[in-house]
Amino acid sequence: MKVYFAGSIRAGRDDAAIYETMIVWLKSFGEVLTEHVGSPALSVKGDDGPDDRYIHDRDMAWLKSCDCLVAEVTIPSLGVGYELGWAVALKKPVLCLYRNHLEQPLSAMIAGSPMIQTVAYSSMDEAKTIMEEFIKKTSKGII
Ligand code: 6IA
Repeated sequence: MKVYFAGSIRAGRDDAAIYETMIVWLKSFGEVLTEHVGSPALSVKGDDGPDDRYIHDRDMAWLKSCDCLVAEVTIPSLGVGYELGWAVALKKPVLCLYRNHLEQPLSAMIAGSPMIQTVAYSSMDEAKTIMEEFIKKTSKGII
């Protein structure tokens, strides 16, 4: 099971520790292709990293090869939105997890997509259960 995990990078790293915990959990069910998304060392600027074209092409290759995509979308990110659109077009099973913020509701293009399973969570234990069910259903071909 190859999982593509998506989370905000340039849109802000406030949830990096949450991504990291989710990635560690997902790794108990398979390979996470995008482990760096949870890295505390990855900053918004990352001036010393690879160039943008390289990042785009590498991530698109991973997206095409994955079995499913899990995204944490509480911090709205252009890059994550782009990945979600591609994942839907590529017919990948997609799970979006988010924490409810009344002042900033989730985009209707994500919440309203019939091809995206969107689930609110309020604790990491809850998020882990949701991810486990999604991965198990995906591996059985139910999603
Ligand atoms: O618009 P954002 O930067 O928030 O988009 C985040 C999403 O795009 C993540 O889910 C990643 O899969 C992908 N992405 C964006 N930037 C990078 C990246 N940058 N490395 C890998 N994936 C990325 C390296 C450091 C960078 C700050 C120069």
